[in-house]
Amino acid sequence: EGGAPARAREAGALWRLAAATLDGNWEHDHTVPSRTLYPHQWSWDSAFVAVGLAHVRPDRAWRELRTLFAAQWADGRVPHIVFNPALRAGSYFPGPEFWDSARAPGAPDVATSGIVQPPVHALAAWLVHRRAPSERSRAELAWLYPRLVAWQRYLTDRRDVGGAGLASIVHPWESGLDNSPAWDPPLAAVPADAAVMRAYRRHDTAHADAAHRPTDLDYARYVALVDAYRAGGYRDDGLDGRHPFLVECPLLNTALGLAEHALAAIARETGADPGPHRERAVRITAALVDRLYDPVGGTFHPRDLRTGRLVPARTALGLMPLALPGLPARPVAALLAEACSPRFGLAARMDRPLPSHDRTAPDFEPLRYWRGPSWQNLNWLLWRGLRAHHRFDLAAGLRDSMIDLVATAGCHEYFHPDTGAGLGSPAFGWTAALLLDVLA
Ligand code: 9YW
Repeated sequence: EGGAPARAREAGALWRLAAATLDGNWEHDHTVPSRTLYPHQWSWDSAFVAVGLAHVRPDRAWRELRTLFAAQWADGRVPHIVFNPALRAGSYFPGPEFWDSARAPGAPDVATSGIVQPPVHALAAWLVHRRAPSERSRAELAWLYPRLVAWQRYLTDRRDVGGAGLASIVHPWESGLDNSPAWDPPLAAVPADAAVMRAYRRHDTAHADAAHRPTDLDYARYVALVDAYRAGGYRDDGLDGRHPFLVECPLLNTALGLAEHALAAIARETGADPGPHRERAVRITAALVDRLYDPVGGTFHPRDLRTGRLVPARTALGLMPLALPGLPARPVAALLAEACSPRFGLAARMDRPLPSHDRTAPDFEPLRYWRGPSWQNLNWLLWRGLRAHHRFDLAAGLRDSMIDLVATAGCHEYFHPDTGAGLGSPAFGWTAALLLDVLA
């Protein structure tokens, strides 16, 4: 009960903890998500990390994005992992030997994975610049701009398998929410045998509690999907006829729309034409509502292109379109109701953290990764959405909850959605980075 000065002291201590966490994860020219679990560079982690670095070490924020985009493929894709060549073989599964990017047409010199993650990078670049605009930051934006545009065009042109203006994912890992219940039905249709995992050594279960991680059968299917995509040289033409997992994800496509808004701002700042980006943002938002919104249930769902149907699970993925400033009033109202319902428990004063999955669902698992625990990147995206739609009361409640999580448990990878206990790896990059952003 120390009142305002105690809170300010606490905020100062949290700020220093988060800044020190980012310093500890800095690796020469990029940030590792976690020293214990993820020793390479991950795509959307780097974007979130850059948002946080902007507040403490802006030079590193730009360096982070440059290193990632130096590994961009000729077709514009930004790989979900850029492997650190200095690490010994076998230090992460699936590693560079497994992805074998060197044999794929258009891959960069450095070893990478062949799949992607949500395109939150244009938003990150814009936020880094806006934090402290300078000649340097304008030059960085000018360097990034054509690369960010090529990244968008990869997703909107080559990945529009459904033909409706949305990008499809070819692997659950591309969503960033690896084992979300949203992927259970489309993944169950992928032929696989858990026994194939005997040929591999998983590192995640050696460093983290296996009960928190995806199962071996999940992993066998993940491997089968990469095998199929790699066998086609990671090409995207004809995916519809040959690839066993094709899904339009609400989060990835929300990021796609947010990126066009950010590119419009970047274009304005660097002397390019913002108009086409604004038009694309409007089109992506309309396609999201048209394709992924269920007006009866009042939330967004992934669409499985193999069945043509929406996946019924109500996960936190479905709340993410709220981040789009142009989302029409009806879905906005529906998502606010969904977020404030007992499923997610959003409130101006939250009594528990926001879960990654509907806490009333029978397959809600409070300890298992993306099937229940609270994650700061989802919290942050929703927090931005609440502010974009002028729900400052709810935004403040969510922000308090985000701060409480780290104040109580530290910069963990994810948190128990009832108790707030820290789970997964400690000293996790985006947890630290996004805390800095909400504290700033
Ligand atoms: C894995 C690095 C990555 C995140 C993903 C998360 C996890 C890798 O870690 O994937 O081994 O499962 O699901 O979103 O980018 O933090």
